[in-house]
Amino acid sequence: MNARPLRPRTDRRFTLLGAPYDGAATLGWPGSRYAPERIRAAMKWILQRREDGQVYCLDHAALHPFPEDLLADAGDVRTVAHDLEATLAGAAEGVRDVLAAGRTPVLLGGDDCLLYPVARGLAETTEGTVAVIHLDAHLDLLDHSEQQGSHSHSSGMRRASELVNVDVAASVQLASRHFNFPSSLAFREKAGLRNIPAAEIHRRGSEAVAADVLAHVAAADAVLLAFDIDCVDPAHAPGAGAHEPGGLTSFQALDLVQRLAAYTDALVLTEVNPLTDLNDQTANLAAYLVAHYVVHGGLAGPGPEGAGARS
Ligand SMILES: [Mn+2]
Repeated sequence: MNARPLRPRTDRRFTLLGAPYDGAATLGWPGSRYAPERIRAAMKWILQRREDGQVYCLDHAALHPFPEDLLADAGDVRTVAHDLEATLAGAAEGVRDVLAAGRTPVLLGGDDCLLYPVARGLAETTEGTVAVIHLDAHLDLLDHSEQQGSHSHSSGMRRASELVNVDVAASVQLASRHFNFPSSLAFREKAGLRNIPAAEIHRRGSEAVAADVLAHVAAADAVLLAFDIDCVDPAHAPGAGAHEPGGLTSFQALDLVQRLAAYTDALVLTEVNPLTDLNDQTANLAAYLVAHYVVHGGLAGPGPEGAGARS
């Protein structure tokens, strides 16, 4: 049965890392290297609303704790523009350092090749197994191709699934849609990797899906929340590396993050692309996703029923 009880983490602190690297965007639009800078700028709008270590959360009509050190910014990890392997190593090292300091990493990509080093950093510091909750329009299960190699924005989940203590059968992919490689279906079926497509989230609603996801990942000892911004519909998040209609609304994405945050041990947020964005609309959404992740994943408790909620 479950290796750990499904209990929210309610007393912890987060460290923000940037990874301004889009050298593995291959078939998508490049530009996510500029995302950490734009998301940090958008964060300032949110952070200036703190008073006396609290923020007024209008969604829940509650005051939530947001002390100064809830989210520290450790700057950017070591990225090397011409060297993918060195960049992956630098990102994994950054994640390990944050975890070793007893804090929870929030890494801002960069393209989605960065899912892998964050999974690796978490897996290498976890005694036991790691599950991945992967929100993405795509499956990112490509093994290898001539154009994309083995470590592109299309292979992060495949590479993560090869890590020795990543529990693929306890992992789940959310918000996928349209068409993908038949070989990716074959991999999913063989590995037992669950998939909840965007259409199912639209039908069932984010609350029911979040409860389902939490029950599924409870078999693992630690959980990575991997969020490719293209899980959100391009109407709500135009600043992405690819546009796939039929995606989540910004509300659904925020609601899922609020409900999942307290049960996860790291966040990687990728593919925000300031070069295709409109007036920082997507960077702003990303900043709110991070803010809700740290507020509901840290001290306030998860979702509308958060332990720290007070009217
Ligand atoms: Mn994607």
